[in-house]
Amino acid sequence: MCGIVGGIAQRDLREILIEGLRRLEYRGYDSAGLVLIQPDQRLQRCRRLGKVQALAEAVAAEGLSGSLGLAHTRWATHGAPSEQNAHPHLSGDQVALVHNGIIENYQELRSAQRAAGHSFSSETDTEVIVHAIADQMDQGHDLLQALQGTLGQLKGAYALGVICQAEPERLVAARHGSPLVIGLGFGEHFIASDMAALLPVTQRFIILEEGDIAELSRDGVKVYDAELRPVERPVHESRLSADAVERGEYRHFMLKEIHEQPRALADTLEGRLSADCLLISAFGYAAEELLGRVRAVQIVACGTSYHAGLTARYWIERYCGLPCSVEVASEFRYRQPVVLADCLFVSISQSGETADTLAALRQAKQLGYVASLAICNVAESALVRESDLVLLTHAGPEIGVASTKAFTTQLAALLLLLGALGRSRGLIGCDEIELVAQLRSLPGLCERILQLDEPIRALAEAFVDKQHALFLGRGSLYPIALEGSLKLKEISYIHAEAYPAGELKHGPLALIDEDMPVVAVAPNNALLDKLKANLEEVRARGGQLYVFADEAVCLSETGEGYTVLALPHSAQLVAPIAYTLPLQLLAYHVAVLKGTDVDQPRNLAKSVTVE
Ligand code: HGA
Repeated sequence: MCGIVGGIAQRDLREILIEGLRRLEYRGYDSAGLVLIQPDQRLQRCRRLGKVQALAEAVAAEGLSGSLGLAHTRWATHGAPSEQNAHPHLSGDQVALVHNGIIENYQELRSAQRAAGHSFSSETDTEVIVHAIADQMDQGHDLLQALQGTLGQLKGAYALGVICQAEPERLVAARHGSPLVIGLGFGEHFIASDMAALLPVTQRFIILEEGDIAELSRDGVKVYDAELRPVERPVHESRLSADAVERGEYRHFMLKEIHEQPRALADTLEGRLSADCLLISAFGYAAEELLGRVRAVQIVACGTSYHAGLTARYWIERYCGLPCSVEVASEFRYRQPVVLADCLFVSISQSGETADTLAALRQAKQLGYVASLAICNVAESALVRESDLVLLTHAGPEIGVASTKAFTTQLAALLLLLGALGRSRGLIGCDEIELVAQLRSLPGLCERILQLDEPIRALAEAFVDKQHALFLGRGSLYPIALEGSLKLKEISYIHAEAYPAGELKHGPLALIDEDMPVVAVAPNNALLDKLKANLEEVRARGGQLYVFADEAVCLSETGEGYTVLALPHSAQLVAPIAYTLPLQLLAYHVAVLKGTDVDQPRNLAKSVTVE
């Protein structure tokens, strides 16, 4: 999604803003732009369709410099990706603005502004904001008052940064529905939609809250509420270092993040397990009491996080005996769900800023759930701040758009939730000691699976010229098949579908031929024989099978049309996590062989902060 960086300093900001945009590239974007107030007080803007590198070259060639400025990466929602629609947007040569989010009433505002004599140079919803601010200034308001006066006219979601030629000592910003942080320096201050953008210049941040307006000068930062009353906001010290978001020796962030999973899982479990039990207070101080009351679970998430939720449903119903529903957030938020008594609302999101998931949480709070729990990778996110209970996945920054370590750490967190829910009523057919032992085995198990990188790369060659692929799994491995197919389609653009293997004969079997590779995940569990029978149905119709199977499983039928890759044995509960890794590697190697943009696949964005 879009990224914002801005700042006011004594030094030239050009390179700092460009570096900030580079650090936001992972979020996905189609164009980039920058505006600086030049030493002669003119606003000078430069925009480019495509990569930040193209913008960097253009601003260097045009010699832009200045110590007050704004920069933006745009992921189009209104108006095609183009230089004309890229931010910053200007009103005349007076006011410049960058915006993340969507203005829902922009058409109405646009008509009124057109009638009042404004001409529009873009098709975006954003441009109405900058003209509205300019109008307010024409009526005699200063920049801060003009911003506040304008916000009252807007419906929708925004994070905004604004500067104007008339006030070269001030940058103003506002947040409503889209994230925005302030980075605090010495004699210089910054704004950004994500802390990662500012890590080279500061580790100290103020996280703006809903409705906040901020005013930055070289001397300091003031934060106001929507009525421009001063408010106090705490300063957070980020634990992230600037190089936490660097690729190191790896060719892509995605590959780095796949290989970081043993560490990310160990970090996620650290402090949450004692020798033989879970530390439930890791969910929040009221967790033991609140989770003890839970009689049902509703999970809401999007994309990969939704697949984590689907896996957890198998666990929670099987081992806790609690009814568990899972739904994508964009559907949940517009339904009138029936809430079961003492139901826990669980939201899952890597960024904690996913617009649909956040809206679903806000809706859930009106509906009488016993408590809300966020499983999230970003401590400072809105989802975390607005939930009663929180379990952070300590995956570290995830830059590749296609989620990897965020997913497996979400699954580990959901296993911790399973144990916490089972504490008061007892787990069925498993005990906490066993769960803890399986969790502890995870980092080592994942290390061993990642050693299969080379055979998986070799296997990927069979997929490069294919148009379609099918993924199969059963039970708690079915959502892993879904996740594997999502990875493949996201980064290799091969059309991939996943089915519960038993569902094949009800339709998709018709698709099977030698051009349709079929990938299956086959741990050694109670459904293995059923799965094998389903795989035979594929082979009998000439399908090409690629099976990731437990080393102890004898898939004696190997041979023509049957490629088996043996995985080290994984215990029942953690098998969905273990079997995710080869599917991530498969998708990665297919994409590399196809030459796609692995870390920033076309049309996709990392943290989806618009609806
Ligand atoms: N609506 C604006 C900004 C889009 C955005 O925030 N994307 O993440 C536009 O289309 O330019």
